[in-house]
Amino acid sequence: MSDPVRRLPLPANAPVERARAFSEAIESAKGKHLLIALRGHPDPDGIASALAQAHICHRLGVAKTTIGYCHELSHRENRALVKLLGVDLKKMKSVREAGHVDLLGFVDAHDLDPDLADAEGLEVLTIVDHHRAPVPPKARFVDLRGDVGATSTIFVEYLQELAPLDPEIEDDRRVATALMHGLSTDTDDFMLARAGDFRAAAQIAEICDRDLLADLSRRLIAPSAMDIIARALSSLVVRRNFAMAGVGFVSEADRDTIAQAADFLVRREDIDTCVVYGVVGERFIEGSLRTHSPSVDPAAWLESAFGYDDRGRAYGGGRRDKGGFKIPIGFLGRSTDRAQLWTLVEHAARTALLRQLGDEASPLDVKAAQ
Ligand SMILES: [Mn+2]
Repeated sequence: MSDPVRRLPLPANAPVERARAFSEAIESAKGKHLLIALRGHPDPDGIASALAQAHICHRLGVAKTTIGYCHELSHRENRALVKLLGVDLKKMKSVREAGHVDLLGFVDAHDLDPDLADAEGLEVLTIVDHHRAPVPPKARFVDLRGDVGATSTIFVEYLQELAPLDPEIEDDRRVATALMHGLSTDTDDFMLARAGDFRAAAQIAEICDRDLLADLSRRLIAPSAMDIIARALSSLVVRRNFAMAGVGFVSEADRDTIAQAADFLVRREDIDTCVVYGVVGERFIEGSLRTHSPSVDPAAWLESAFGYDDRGRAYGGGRRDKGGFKIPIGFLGRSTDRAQLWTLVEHAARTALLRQLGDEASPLDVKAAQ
């Protein structure tokens, strides 16, 4: 393969050189058609990075840029981003649907989506990403950084060097707004942001459209999640600074709603830890723990509450402020009396949780909690 453009590793802390190498790669695609292929379900960081790359390509004379994706644009927030910013995103199963494509570019991922067909033989021009790659990816230009919270941060840096955004130009404001949104969602509203992310945010703060950003940042909750939250609230039991809620039967497609309900409940001001659980897909008792107590280690806490399976593996696990558990209900799942089954599950879960809290769970306690 010819290799006219510099490869990484580039000197660390050399934003100018990195941006220059990126622009050399882009300029080598002058007059060509570049497909920026997003991987998986597009998220704001990926969409914003693709938009920024397309913007740079346009400035540097690439004839045509298509932003493609092959998995559902899920979450209304992401659809709102695409709609409010007028991002031209093309859903495709095969590269051919974009017409004649000369080159590929990846953003916020370092490889091709395995479900995107007919990409064999196409050269990968650029890879810009912040995820770790087990094997160094191959492309004419690779910028893989582990020290930033979002790919958007890298693109803010390129733009700064190659095509500074102008607050007077509508299109530039659009790109800045998308990047700010990508930055904030990928860093959990800057809670996980690194120094580079804050610098990038500062650079585009005055360019992005604040009203639009406020619209985009409204965190939406799916109707199914809201139903589960309602169930969690109506079954909520609070003991000192601990809350627990059983939400009954949840379909497999809605399993994430249990975690969303826990995210919501832990915000209650008189508690610091909560557990929400339900029966998922008639097969497992699944639950989520959320805590901001310095003394609760989710993994250890859940291990001690729910114990181990017969191969010695803990039913629960977790990290700093969150954890989850999954316990098969086995043969009992065949019971056709769902009300009875739920009573049983709830009783067992509450007993385990109350015991873990040090509230010796007498049957009366558990009953009173019901
Ligand atoms: Mn990202």
